[in-house]
Amino acid sequence: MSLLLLLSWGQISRVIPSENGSIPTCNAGSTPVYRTDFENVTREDAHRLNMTIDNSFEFEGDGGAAVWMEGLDRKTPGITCHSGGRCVGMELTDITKSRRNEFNIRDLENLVGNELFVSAWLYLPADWRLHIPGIDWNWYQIANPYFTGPPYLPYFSLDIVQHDITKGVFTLNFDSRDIKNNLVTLRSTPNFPLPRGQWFNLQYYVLRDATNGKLKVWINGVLLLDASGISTMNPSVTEWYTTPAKIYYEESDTFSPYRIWVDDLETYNTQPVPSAILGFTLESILVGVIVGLTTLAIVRRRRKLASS
Ligand SMILES: [Ca+2]
Repeated sequence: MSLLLLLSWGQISRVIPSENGSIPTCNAGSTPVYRTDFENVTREDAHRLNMTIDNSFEFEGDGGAAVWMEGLDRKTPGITCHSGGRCVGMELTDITKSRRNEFNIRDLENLVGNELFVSAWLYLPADWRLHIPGIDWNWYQIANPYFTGPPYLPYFSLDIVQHDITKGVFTLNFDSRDIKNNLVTLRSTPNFPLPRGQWFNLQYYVLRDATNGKLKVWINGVLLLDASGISTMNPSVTEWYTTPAKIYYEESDTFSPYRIWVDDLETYNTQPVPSAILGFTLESILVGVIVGLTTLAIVRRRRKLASS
């Protein structure tokens, strides 16, 4: 009986654990609006996938960038998709023609409304780096959690800087552009060990609002940004998009190849609720133990009184 009470109390008093905790996917009670492991996805044309929702790959010039279905169009040596046999490959082939290759999920106003949570698995090659000989820094946009239709403001970019090619650490800049194109770096995280040569999980949550928007960003389940009261919406533009994977380099960097792979994409219209098991906190377990022991003592006392 006490064990039953303990367990039921644990369920009742369940609270959402720290967001620095486990990766909040695969949760009971949270259903993605859209999910794909890309196993049945094909290329519709050079700029789109046949993935049942509106998407596009934007380049600055054809012949400078490409997208393919890994495992179907190509089999890149050393690349194993995160799930199954297929994932999305993106690359720049000629930086003089395009320094940009971005994977956009479009039509979010109809897909999720004004709240968006995205989980995607990304892979950067083990020798991936940013340094340009002759200057001491370079920058790269790896994702844009939100941006709007024309005039493309406001938007947010997850920017990466590598100050020293000999060190495997990067500075993550969480850069916001408001409706007037003012740049605000919401947070700068130095010495970040950006995973290379292995799959990593990028997640973000966006609440779309002209003045009271929210944005959270996680990498491998670690909450790196938790911003609120920011402008994430242009009130005069209905369309909004998200870019879960992007290649966007300083054009004088001629290091090749610039590639990124994407797998297991999920979109939700709210932040997923952590699972019941992960939802047990030390506090709720402690309260459950106290309630259980108290109940046991009362039962024993009653039995003792009844038998006396
Ligand atoms: Ca897959």
